[in-house]
Amino acid sequence: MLDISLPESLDAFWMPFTANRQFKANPRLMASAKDMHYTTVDGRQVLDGTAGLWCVNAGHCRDRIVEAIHQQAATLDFSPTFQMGHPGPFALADRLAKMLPGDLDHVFFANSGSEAVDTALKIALAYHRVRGEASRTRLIGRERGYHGVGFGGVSVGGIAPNRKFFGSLLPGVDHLPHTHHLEQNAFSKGQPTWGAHLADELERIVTLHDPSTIAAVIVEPVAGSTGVLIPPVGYLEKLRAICDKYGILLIFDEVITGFGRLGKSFAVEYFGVMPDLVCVAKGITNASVPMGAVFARSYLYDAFMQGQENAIELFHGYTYSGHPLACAAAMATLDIYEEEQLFDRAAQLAPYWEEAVHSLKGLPHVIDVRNLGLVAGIELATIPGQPGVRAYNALVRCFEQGLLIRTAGDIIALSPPLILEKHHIDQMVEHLNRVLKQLD
Ligand code: PXG
Ligand code: PLP
Repeated sequence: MLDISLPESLDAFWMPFTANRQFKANPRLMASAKDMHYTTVDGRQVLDGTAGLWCVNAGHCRDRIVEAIHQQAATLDFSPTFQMGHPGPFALADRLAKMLPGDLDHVFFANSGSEAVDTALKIALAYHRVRGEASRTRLIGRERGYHGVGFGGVSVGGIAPNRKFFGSLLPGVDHLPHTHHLEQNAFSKGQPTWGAHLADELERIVTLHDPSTIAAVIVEPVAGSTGVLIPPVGYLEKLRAICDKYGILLIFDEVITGFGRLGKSFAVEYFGVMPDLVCVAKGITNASVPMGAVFARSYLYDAFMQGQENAIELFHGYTYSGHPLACAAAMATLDIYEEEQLFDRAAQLAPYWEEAVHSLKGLPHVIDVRNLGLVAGIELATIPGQPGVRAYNALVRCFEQGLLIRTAGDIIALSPPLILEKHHIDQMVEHLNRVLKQLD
């Protein structure tokens, strides 16, 4: 049995993205998890409405993944992948390449979404350089974008509190406008119809700096962490067309949308828009062992595979790129996704999900409900002068009453494991219905 006893003090752990003092005064601690539920340290069951943090797509503590990690740890705990290797990452990359649409055929491994983003940005910059276009150094992100917490990801990210404490960040970064406009799109089901023209701003930025200076554009196909922003119909297609026109690489950050969240393997497939690089993490291992990855199209990889064969082509990598435990966990995760057809399952449940979450329209404080695949955002009116407080109160009440939700500002985000049943959806909506009526 694992020892889950608590230390005398919770003080030493400096918690990430958390109001430490508030949390430690009234902690929410999990002891175990199975499938759709967590069990708290005081023995209460909590329905997981967020798949952990958008990542446990196959549900918790799946035997097959547990067994794969166990076996791998006992057989080959670690082997570097710098100038040597082990079969794990080769087998996993080969399998992922076959799963991915088009010529997204090469995989660079990292250990998190943040590392995947930094890797993709560096590959984009280096790609232009190895092709003799070293002037392409500018990167373009988007307002309200979240691309993790590395300096690269924060620089292209568009969430002010994540940026403002950390100095000047990367130079030469611009931001597209975000696509969230309640006055046009409130209560849209699926993709909103208004807003494709917001991609035209890319033309303006490109013209301002000259195309010869721009390396890449990075966006989340569906922005998750900033509160579920669904791309307007035609928007991603426009970004792709403008990037093509000017020789700019398009990077999709699929850390949340990857591995079935939208009811397809990746957003690339869901939207039918082909980026040049794709970042993933989270669902790649069902969050059981940390792993991130970047998928690159063939011509990108090939551009590096020139020159002397004994020369290192990309001066980049992590000690744990392709870690044996992560590779074993990812292979077992892909087995489950495949055997249980979980991406199709998400697609089949999506209409029921849509109706269920939109039934919250009309409840107190609800100013928008939006959804795609098995994601939903429920936006609450902000208490004047107290941003985030109302949604946080909803989170606390939901947790106390047996449902885990995630909040961003005053937006409730739902992203359940893809194994859920209709009765779990009903339960989530019942919880929210009750809690919304209890809120000030
Ligand atoms: N890109 C995207 C699109 C993400 O959603 C990252 C990069 C960074 O991944 P790592 O593994 O470095 O955390 C993410 C992570 C939230 C929340 O509140 C979302 C994330 C992380 C923490 C909180 O929704 N997404
Ligand atoms: N810092 C030091 C002193 C190191 O030696 C290394 C790796 O060897 C790193 C940071 C980077 O660690 P990682 O490869 O796990 O990202």
